[in-house]
Amino acid sequence: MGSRNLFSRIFVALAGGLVVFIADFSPALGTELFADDFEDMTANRWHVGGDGTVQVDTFGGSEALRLTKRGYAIAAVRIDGEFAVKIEVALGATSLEKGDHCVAEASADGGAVWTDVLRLNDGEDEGDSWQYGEADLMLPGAMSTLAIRLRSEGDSNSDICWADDVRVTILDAMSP
Ligand SMILES: [Ca+2]
Ligand SMILES: [Ca+2]
Ligand SMILES: [Ca+2]
Repeated sequence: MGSRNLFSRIFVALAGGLVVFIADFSPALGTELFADDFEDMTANRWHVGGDGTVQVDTFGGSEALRLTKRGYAIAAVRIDGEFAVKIEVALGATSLEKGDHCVAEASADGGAVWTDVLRLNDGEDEGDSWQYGEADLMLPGAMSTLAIRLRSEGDSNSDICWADDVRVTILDAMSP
């Protein structure tokens, strides 16, 4: 939490409606570029949409983002520098069937290529327990935008995905 004070964020609404967080920071291993634990009971750092519901609700003893059917939420973090970043997320799932998934993914190229951070399938949807995933991603250059997308890949509103504790940190500074 304290590391949030290491940088200032400017909220910019892009033409596409995305909320972009501009991180202005001293590049150091572990510096937090973005984090959301939904404990403020809002998803106001995310652009939400899709065919389904997306709302904050309680799961596993924590406030989390609840996504059903084909609901999604996207956050964008604009980063001035050439870095490798670590993306961490927790996902939970309720009543998935075969072919349903809960997905957390990231893109450093404007959404052309998405890298899975964590993906849950039928059989990983029991109880109210969290599963944790992480992925490393290289940003292509100065003023890159990292997009993080949470989504439910189901076919009904009873296919429920939960997401929490989204965090992006600097893994490595690639250039001085
Ligand atoms: Ca939470
Ligand atoms: Ca199931
Ligand atoms: Ca289903």
